Amino acid sequence: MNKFKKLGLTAGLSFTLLLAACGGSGETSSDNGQSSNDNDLGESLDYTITGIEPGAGITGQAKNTLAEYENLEGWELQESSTAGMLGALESAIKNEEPIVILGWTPHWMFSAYDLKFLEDPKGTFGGAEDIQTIARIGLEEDLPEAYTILDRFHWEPADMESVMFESEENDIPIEEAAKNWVEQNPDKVKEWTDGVEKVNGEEIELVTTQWDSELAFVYVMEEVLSQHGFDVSITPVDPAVVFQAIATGEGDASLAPWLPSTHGAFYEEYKEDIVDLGPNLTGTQNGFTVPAYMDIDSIEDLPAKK
Ligand code: PBE
Repeated sequence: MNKFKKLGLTAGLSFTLLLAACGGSGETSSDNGQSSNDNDLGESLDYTITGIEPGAGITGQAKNTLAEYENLEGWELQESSTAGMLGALESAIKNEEPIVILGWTPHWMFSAYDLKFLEDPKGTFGGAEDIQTIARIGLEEDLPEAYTILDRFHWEPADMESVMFESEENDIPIEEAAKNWVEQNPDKVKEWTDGVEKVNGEEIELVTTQWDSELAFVYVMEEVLSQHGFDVSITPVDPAVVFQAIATGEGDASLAPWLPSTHGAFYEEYKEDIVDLGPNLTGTQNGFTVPAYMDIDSIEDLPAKK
């Protein structure tokens, strides 16, 4: 467990660093982003994609994208934190400046701002994906009630978005918004829990990544399992550690893997040592994302560095 705590702490630290890093990023663009000239666009973007944490699956996809598209030779990915990236996005939008970020959906960024994914003709971001539930080997025997609920759990992008949106709009923690969602959706919850016996304080450890999108899942599950008598703990770590923790049995289950592309490398590495309970949500997407006012539609429209 200690290992987890340390990793969680690292994530928290990098978050702060990223915020600090983002303070300067607004200075890089000095023109208004309306330029019709390719060269100007490249220069005002400083040939840089504004990214998130180094450990994210989307960071690996973005690096691969820079390698695969000829027009992106010499472009850079600026790794930071999700909060830092969203801060840079907000300030770019305020000034109608161009910016290219790493976006994903479902996430509240698409309801908070008018954004578009850039088309990805080479498919380096993997197209539409699923979020999957994984469990440690032996969980089914050890905690059959929890296993059944985890196995049945699935919801729609709109459900998850409503949790994130409520949290953003009303400025309440995701955890509280997730509890409200459980209260307001008894029929959906019943589909997962129907006929499952309540337990008496048995412990279960859910491992997650720390993005708002994944926290919405894990807090909903925490509430549902708690109502069923479980003593739930939640450990946020990097994606690689999610898989490692489930494979070693240090964690019981996770609702956070994005597959087959985003976390595909980790899945391949650990698939023999985990139980795959299948998709809990379908229809996610990752990609280079820009404000809708930008005059480009495809990754191939990004100007080559001269
Ligand atoms: N994300 C959100 C995560 C998975 C979900 C796209 C930032 C990642 O890239 O690992």
